[in-house]
Amino acid sequence: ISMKDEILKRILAADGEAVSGQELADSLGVSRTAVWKHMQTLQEEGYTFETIKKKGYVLTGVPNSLNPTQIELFLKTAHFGREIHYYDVVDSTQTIAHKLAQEGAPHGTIIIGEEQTAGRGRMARPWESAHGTGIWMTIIVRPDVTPQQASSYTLVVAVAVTMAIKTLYKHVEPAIKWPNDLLINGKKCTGILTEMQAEADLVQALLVGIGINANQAAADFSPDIADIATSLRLEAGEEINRAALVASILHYLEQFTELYVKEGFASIKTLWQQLSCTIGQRIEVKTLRERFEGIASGITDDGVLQLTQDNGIIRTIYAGDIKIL
Ligand code: BTX
Repeated sequence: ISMKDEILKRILAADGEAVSGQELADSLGVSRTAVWKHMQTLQEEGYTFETIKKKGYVLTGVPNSLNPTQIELFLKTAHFGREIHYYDVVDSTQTIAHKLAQEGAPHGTIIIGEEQTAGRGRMARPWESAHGTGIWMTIIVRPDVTPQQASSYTLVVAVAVTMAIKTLYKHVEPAIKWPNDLLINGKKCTGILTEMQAEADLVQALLVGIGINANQAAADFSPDIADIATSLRLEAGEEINRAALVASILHYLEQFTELYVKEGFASIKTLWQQLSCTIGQRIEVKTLRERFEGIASGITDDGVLQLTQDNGIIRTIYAGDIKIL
């Protein structure tokens, strides 16, 4: 880690408190002038500081960039995010991930685009991915599980993203809507799309697409989704440090993935239930061919949703879209 990054780390760690230039210089064994020069470079990279007389520097803004150096600054993982493919504009990070996975990209490789021109959700639905506003990322995961078991992995991802958001933004309350959305105050801020490369009994790779609305203003959403979408900035009332959030997501996802491979979804189920806004609610389920209504009464150890209909019949829902009524 460079001197400049070390200075940045200390200022970030101060969490809004002033850090004195003299103390930085003393503790790092460099001159005040050297510290000042590194501060200049950081400002050129897009960091902004306020200088408080006799106290020092306070961080007031971070660059709006997800370039790998920004992410690595916050990264605590062993594998996740240790190989980063970063692009300005892509069609879809999923498409790039499929290709890289086939070419043997290691477990934990991530693909990030500042903008997607053909971002997609489930069933080829479009996913709005405007430039520089969100986190549009795919993680290549190679877990030792069967294709059947892998179907619950989306729920694990939802838990990891929720934990990361809650940790960094204490006043924001994201809730998981089965199977793949995070809502804040009833509006969608995150979507997850898990695709798979597999042979009969063997998962080669999961391509875990995560789309998070981070810094959009309300007017940035197209009329199509203006009523149903929100961003973390709108909910938290502050600019979102996307690089820090990416690193935190990778941290939680690495931890939960290990648990999930060893002990299955059952080991994360309780946490999922606590973080979900689905269980106990009256919902409408639409599958490819059918429509049901009833109470979302539980989730199985395999991540399958149970719906209790008004006539008492319990249905198990493997895939579909739900609406909370
Ligand atoms: P989904 O099929 O559950 O949701 C798609 C629906 O969400 C759309 O039909 C639209 O109504 C709504 N929507 C579209 N864009 C947004 C948005 N930015 N915010 C809120 N709502 C929106 C969800 O699919 C899975 C999305 C995964 C996106 C990631 S981004 C990185 C990776 N690359 C890629 O192409 N997809 C994934």
